[in-house]
Amino acid sequence: MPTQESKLPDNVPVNRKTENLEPDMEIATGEFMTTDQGVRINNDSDSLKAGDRGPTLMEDFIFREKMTHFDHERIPERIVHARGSAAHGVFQLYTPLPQLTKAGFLNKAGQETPVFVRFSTVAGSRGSTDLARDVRGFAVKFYTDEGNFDLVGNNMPVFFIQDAIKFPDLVHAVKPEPHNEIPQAASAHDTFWDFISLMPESAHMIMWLMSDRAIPRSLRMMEGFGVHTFRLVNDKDESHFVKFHWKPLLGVHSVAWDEAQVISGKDPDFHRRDLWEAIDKGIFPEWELGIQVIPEADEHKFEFDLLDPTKIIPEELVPVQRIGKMTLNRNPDNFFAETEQVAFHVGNVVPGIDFTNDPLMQGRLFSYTDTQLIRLGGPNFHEIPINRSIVPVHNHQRDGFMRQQINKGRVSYHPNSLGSGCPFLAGKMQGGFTSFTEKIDAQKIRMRSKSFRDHFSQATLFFNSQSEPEKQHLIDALSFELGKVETKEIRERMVSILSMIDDGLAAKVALNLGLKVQKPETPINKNIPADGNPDDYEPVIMKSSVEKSAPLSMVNTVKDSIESRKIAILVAQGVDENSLIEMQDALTEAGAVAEIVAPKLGTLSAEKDTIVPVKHSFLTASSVMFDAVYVPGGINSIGTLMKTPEAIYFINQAYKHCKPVAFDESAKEILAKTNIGEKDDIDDGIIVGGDVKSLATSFIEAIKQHRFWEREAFHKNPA
Ligand code: HDE
Repeated sequence: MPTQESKLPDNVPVNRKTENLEPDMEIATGEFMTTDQGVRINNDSDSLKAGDRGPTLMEDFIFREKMTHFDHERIPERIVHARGSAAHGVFQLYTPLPQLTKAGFLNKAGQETPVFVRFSTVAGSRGSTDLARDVRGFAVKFYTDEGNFDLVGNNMPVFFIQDAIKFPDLVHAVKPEPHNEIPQAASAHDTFWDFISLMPESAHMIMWLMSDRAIPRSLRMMEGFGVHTFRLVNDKDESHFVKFHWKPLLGVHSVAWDEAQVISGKDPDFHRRDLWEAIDKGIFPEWELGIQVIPEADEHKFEFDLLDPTKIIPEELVPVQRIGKMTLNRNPDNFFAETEQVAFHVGNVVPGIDFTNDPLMQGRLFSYTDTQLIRLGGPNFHEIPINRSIVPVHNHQRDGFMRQQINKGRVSYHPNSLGSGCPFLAGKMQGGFTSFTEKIDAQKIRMRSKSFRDHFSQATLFFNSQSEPEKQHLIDALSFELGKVETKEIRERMVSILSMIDDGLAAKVALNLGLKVQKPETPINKNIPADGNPDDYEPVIMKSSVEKSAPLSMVNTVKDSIESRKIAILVAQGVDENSLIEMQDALTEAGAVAEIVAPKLGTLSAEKDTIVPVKHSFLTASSVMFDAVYVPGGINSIGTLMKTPEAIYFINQAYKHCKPVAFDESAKEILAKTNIGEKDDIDDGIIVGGDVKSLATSFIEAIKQHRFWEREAFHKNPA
């Protein structure tokens, strides 16, 4: 029997290299097909029948086994974050942090820790579109030498609610409505906005959700946030508060909402495919891990409560220190075994990392194990290969559904003498986990802290920090979402909430909805107990001391590379090979992926008879799948494209979505056929003519900018 361990990639943690892991490799190594009992199969095409044309026999164990297994292939999808895509990788530490934490993986410069990362949308089902307007999950499992640490975050740094007890309500409200299961993967419906309009604490998160952050260009171009304030604890048992950030090295970029909706039809797997292809091509996605550190003594120094998950700590107040880099370098081998069966848990921490009393986090500490019990079918889900730690597990947990480990001997209790006291308890010096000894002396109450009552100051901070086009997108998104709400009172309540954030914002949304703004004297808050005194819950109206925060706007993101950007090159028979090949080479050299789109698949001949392979036809590709478009020269090619409506539409759509579009000098003629037109003052990001070398240089500079959103303001084109 060949050993399969040797064939697995190096960064698969050792104790996950089990024999059953690699069916494809088994097939590739020429093994016989067998039943699950190991019996070799002679015929996998016909069931056992009584006679030539007779009924199938019950005794056909090969048929029964195959069909029974198939009938049980599905497990319940996650109640939230069902739609996900994942990858393996490695985290490498830059700076040891002994002063902050005793966590081993944060203490040795250059140390590499294997990781598995799952990105997800929240509301949609497992098969829903990647481009839904939604929060993205960003869950990282670190397989450290001291056990697994899961950083189960999102691509937005705050959350809708302040207490976990409201989570089922939030999720029920956003999921498809229960009577007709409509709409899928969308928050644009009555129940969601009904709930939100009665919960002013969600105001800040709503700003993020209605911003372009909710429609990322790529999973590789999103930030990640731990959301809650955590603790780091050093070997002297000193604690610091910490917020975790993931900063993508490719910058933070998004698509346009119109584009997102088109992508959902043209390629609902857009993000999944993008992640898979990038890793497959060796363009490994990278993020730096950042921390904001707050000494214990400064806990109450801020105008907001560090335990309130609807608040960020503006980077102007506490800078983000980058402490290491995560690189995703391997696609999963099997979606189900890895991406579907991975079980994250906020409660998976290692010595040196600890929790705080954030009531949202506290509730999560219960929910994640609880949900796996039913989703993965019992208490042994930690034994599924993707969930196993790389360090051995020894304890007295036994039995239960699907137990894999065969525990030997008769001792399954502690203390014991029959097993020589094993396994031993680990003292602090031996890496035993001890909880931070936070002092708590309080009354048991079911109430919200007064320090959690400011709901609007950071919503306003977020809005004020956006560029004009980003503000407009927010207004458009709110107008779209609330426009889909059928109940007028809900729309009115939401406009009132918006007026607490920014008067201009509320006025513009109200105008689009045909409503008048009614600014409430006291903001609506229905999230109070039956006999609670409303005064104790009334939101506090205050201003953030930070008026604008640069990192909150995507305008200020990294724009220094075109690595992995997809560029469409539109060609037809007779294209000028010089303007094609020189541009293609320049783009490829800069790290982009340049692909030929033509009227038909196959190959075509260029002007001087060079054979050009075609990657996409106008039938299979759409401009929304690309970051930029180039039209090379060639009289015949341009002539054909000008007569091809799909080609003109392709350019118009790219123009509408504010993408860079470049035209070779001899392709200029086509401009008149497009919405760009032949104007003297050509728009930013539209590059025309000149020699191919300088055209390529300007085009690359334009692609680095990602989008020219300002174009929307003066050119509402119909595309
Ligand atoms: Fe989750 N969340 N969550 N969540 N969450 C789940 O666990 C929950 C929250 C997040 O790729 C569930 O295994 C509660 C915040 C991610 O497998 C469940 C509350 C943040 C993922 C659950 C929250 C998250 C989940 C569903 C309110 C960002 C996907 C399936 C207190 C910091 C992980 C599962 C993956 C998944 C509960 C709020 C992130 C039900 C009760 C805030 C990325 O346990």
